[in-house]
Formats: sequence, structure tokens, C-alpha cells
Amino acid sequence: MAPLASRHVTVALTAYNDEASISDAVADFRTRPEVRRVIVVSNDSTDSTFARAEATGAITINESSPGYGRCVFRCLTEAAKFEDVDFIVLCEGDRTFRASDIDKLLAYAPHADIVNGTRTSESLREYTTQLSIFMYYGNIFVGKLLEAKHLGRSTLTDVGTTYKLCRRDALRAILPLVNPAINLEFNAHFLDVALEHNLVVVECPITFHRRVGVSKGGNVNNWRGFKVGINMIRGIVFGWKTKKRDVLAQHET
Ligand SMILES: Nc1nc2c(ncn2[C@@H]2O[C@H](COP(=O)(O)OP(=O)(O)O)[C@@H](O)[C@H]2O)c(=O)[nH]1
Ligand SMILES: [Mg+2]
Repeated sequence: MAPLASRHVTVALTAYNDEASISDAVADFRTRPEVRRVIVVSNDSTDSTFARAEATGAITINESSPGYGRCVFRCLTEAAKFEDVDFIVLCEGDRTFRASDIDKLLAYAPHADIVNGTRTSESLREYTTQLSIFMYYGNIFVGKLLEAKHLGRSTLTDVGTTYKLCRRDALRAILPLVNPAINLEFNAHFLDVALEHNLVVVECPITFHRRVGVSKGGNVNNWRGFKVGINMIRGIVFGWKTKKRDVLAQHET
């Protein structure tokens, strides 16, 4: 594969009431030489997330529609607007992921349209994280199901990681096809759409750390993780629909 013409990236971070972590997250990404800019999409945070992101030098945007899917979709949409880079890095502002992994994501960039982080390399995971044993194996299971759906196209061991690198042109091609109303299942949906449209998805093991601040996503407890997993399986097997729950997606999810 040809070497990259440029290693520059635009980083976009999700944030919802993440005032405890957002400054460190933005600062971490801004130290990387490849990072042209950091965008933070605050999902109508009621704490000082927005102000702190701005004070740390991020381009700060408010997404007023609640829900993880809406927030990620806005991150990708805003980041894809910048034409001076070939790559978009999507991540969370909760310090579970670190900027130094951009090196690893970029190492696979010549081989893929999407380099998707996987949290299932045990030796790279902090001993205690929000990913319980149940969710660890749940992600592998749903990953393998998605892999089987697109047999021979990709190797998948995690369907819940936000951290990923996308080629800007590939991302722009599939963004109109993904549904931002799909909430905590959004990552599985995104990968499914990407594979459906013949994008090359390569997994890359990334480090996974304990969260700073309070968790609000699918990792709050095993029961919620289980429900998210079931919805992912339903979407993969029967197709992704916008459910009433998604339309009404509230910040508590
Ligand atoms: N759960 C949830 N997360 C949101 C929302 N809007 C933005 N986010 C962000 O999306 C990420 C959720 O990721 P996840 O790892 O599943 O849960 P976490 O433990 O809260 O980080 C976090 O960075 C949140 O700040 C929302 O409405 N609900
Ligand atoms: Mg998180």
C-alpha cells in the first residue's frame, strides 16, 4: 500500500456532562503533531463541559438533540467539513481513550477506510474499567455476528468502541446513509452500514482506561449493556429501524 500523503487528522470528541474530563482530553489530543484541530460536540451539557472545552482550545459545538447517536453523528458531520485533512478521528472526551493511539490507527490507515478501535485486547486494558466481563464477551459475540453477516470482509471483536479513524471521503459517502436517531447502538449500526457499502474496516487494538466522571452510556451496568446488545443483534439481523425510544432518546440513556 502507498504511504500516506499526509498524516494530519481532525479529531472530534463526544461529550455529555463531562466537565471532569474534557479539558484533559482536549489537551491530550492537542499535543499530537498530527492533530490539526480538536472539535468537541457537547450534547446540551448542563455542566461546564462546553466552557472548559472552549477554554482548552477546542472548536466547541452544541448538539441540542439528546442521545449518543446524535452526538457522534454531529461529531462526524462537523469534522468531515474540514477539507485540509484526509482523516477524521472520532473519540470520547471521558479519558477512556488516549491520543497516543492515533499512531496505531494511522499505521493501519493505508489499508482501510475505517480503522476501528477494539477494547478487547486484555493486556491493553486497565484491570478495572467500565467494560465488565459480561460486556467484554458481549462485544466479542455481537462483533462476530456482524462479522458473519459480512462474511470474509472484516474481523470484528468489538462493536461498542467510539475511538476510530475514518477516511474523510469514505465517511462523507456513508454519512447520508446512517441514522443518527439510533442511540447507544450507533457504533454497530455505523460499522454495518460501512461494510454494506463495501468500505474496508480494519480493527486496531487500543488502550482502554478507567472513565473519569460518571458513566451515562451502555456501560452503566450489565442490564443496560444487555439491552443495548439485544438491540444491536436485532438491528444486525432484521435491519436498523428508528424506534420510538430512539426518537424520544433522552440523556438518561
Ligand atoms: N449516554 C449518552 N452519552 C452521550 C450523550 N450525548 C453524548 N454522549 C457522550 O457519548 C459517550 C458515551 O459513551 P459510553 O462509553 O457508552 O458511555 P460513558 O460511560 O458515558 O462514556 C460519552 O463520551 C458521552 O459524554 C447522551 O445523550 N447519552
Ligand atoms: Mg465512554
